[in-house]
Amino acid sequence: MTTETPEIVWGIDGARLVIKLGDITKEAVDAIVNAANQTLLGGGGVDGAIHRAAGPQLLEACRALPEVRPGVRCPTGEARITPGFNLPARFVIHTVGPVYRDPARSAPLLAAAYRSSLELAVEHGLKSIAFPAISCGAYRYPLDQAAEIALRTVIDFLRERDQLEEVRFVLFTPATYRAWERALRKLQGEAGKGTLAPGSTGT
Ligand code: AR6
Repeated sequence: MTTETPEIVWGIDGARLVIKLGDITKEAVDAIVNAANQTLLGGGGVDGAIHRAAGPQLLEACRALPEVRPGVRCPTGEARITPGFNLPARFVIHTVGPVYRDPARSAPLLAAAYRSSLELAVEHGLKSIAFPAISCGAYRYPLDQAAEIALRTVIDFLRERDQLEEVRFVLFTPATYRAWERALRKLQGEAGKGTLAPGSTGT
């Protein structure tokens, strides 16, 4: 059934950017990203789904990560890595997006969550990574704004660094998928006019 989900693929400097509808716990990539909270001790939404699918060892691995201050293993905008245990993905990269407040305060933190996850993947020599729509559930980030930040951050990263082969957005709801599709069309339009990430292509 889920094999019929629509999929958008865009090539960026030799890497593939994929946008699809689906359940991220099913993705056989090097790493899936978890939209976690600062405790890294599990929660609802995609976090709960990832912990259920990975099995109880994931919680133990998270608990073993050091706290940076009481109750905080991963501050907002940062990322941490664990094995994937029973998941098809080899690793889980846990990041924490912002609870949405306003664009000025929230956008830099959301971009940082994507960017830290990408950097951690590269540090570990990973080639493929799948993201959910970080902050778009319990943390209430407006979908169109989140989509544009997510895509701009990933596209800029793929243009700057050439280690990653594939970045997937695995979106759980049709509304989220459509927001990512709209944002991609907008950014592709800008790229066509030569204004997307000016200078980063080296041309
Ligand atoms: N695969 C892909 N995406 C999913 C899945 C799945 N299996 N399940 C849900 N989503 P949320 P947040 C989507 O609330 O807003 C947790 O309790 C969902 O439709 O999971 O960053 C954490 O512990 C939405 O588009 O994360 C934190 O306390 C997106 O994942 C808090 O929620 C993110 O929704 C984090 O809130």
